[in-house]
Amino acid sequence: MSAQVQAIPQAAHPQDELLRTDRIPHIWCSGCGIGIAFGSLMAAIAKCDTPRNDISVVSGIGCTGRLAGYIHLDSFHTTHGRAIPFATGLHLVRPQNKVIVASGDGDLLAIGGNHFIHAARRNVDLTVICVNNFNYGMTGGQLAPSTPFGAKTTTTPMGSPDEPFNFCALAAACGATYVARWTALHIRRLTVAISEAMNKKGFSFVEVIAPCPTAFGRRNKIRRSLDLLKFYYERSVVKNHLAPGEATIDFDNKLVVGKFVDIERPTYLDQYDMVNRGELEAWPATKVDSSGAGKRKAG
Ligand SMILES: Cc1ncc(C[n+]2csc(CCOP(=O)(O)OP(=O)(O)O)c2C)c(N)n1
Ligand code: SF4
Repeated sequence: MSAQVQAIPQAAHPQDELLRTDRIPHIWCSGCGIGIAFGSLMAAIAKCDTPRNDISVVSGIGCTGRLAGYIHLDSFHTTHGRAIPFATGLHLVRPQNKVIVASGDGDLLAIGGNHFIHAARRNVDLTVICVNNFNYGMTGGQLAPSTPFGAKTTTTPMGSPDEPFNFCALAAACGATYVARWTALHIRRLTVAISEAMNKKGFSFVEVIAPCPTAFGRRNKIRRSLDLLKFYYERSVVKNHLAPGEATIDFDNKLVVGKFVDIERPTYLDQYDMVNRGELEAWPATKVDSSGAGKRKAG
C-alpha cells in the first residue's frame, strides 16, 4: 500500500453498543419487519435514562423471539409462549428493572394468550411489544390468532375461516395502562410509543404491524416487502385516543393506528404490598348483617 493510501476506518453503526455484533448476521429474511421493530426498540432504549444493567429483554420462540439474542443487555430467550411468566418472575425479584417482552403474535397471543390476559389484568409492570406479521413466520406460515379473515396460510390454504383478535382491544379490556399500534413504516411514532411504554408504570402494550414477505406475503400474492409495507401503510388511519374496540384492522376499510390508552392504575406490586402490609380493610368493605334480622320466616 502506498504511503498516500490510508486504510478507511470502518464506520461504526450508531446502535453498535446495543447490538451483540458477534451474533450478526442475523437470521431474519431480507425485507422482514422485525428488524425495523428492533431498530425502534434500540432507539428507545438509547434514549432511556435507566442504567443499562437495569433493563432486560425477554422473548419467547419464533422469528421475533430471536431478538433477545441480538440485543446487548441482560436478555433471555425463553420457551414458546412463556415470555410473560418469565418476565413476571424477573420483575418480581428485581422490581427496579425495566423488563421488556418482545414477542410474535403467535408466541404472545396463541400459546401465550392466557399469560397475556392475566398479566394485563394484574397490571404487572412490563413493557410488551408484539410484532404482528399475521402468521407463524418461523415455522413456515401457519394460521395465527391475528390472521385476517380470508387470508391464506399453510394451514388454511383456502383462506382463514376465523375472526382474528384485535390485540389492542384485548389488552385494553384486560386493564393495560398503555396501548398503541403502529405499522413498521411509522418508525418515529413507533419509537416514541416504545419510549412512552417503557416509562409507563404497569402493563404497557405496543403492537407493530410488520411485513413477513417470506411466509405471509408470498401466500397472499404480495411477495415484496415494500409492497406489503405500502399495503399496510396506505390503509392506516391515525386515530389517537379512539376506543380500542373501534380500532379495527380492516384491510378493505381502515387499519387504525395510534395511541389508544394511557391511564394510571395501581400495579400488581402496589396492590401486593398494600395487602401484605395489612393496610387493606377487611373484605367486604360494606357490613353484612349476620344477626338473623331480615331472615324470611319458615312456612
Ligand atoms: C411448545 C412449542 N410448540 C410449538 C413450537 C413451534 N413454534 C416455534 S415458533 C412458533 C410460532 C412463531 O410464530 P410467532 O410467534 O407469530 O412469531 P414469528 O415467527 O412470526 O415472529 C411455533 C408454533 C415450539 N417451539 N414450542
Ligand atoms: S419468515 Fe417472515 S417473520 Fe420470519 S424472518 Fe422471514 S420474513 Fe421475518
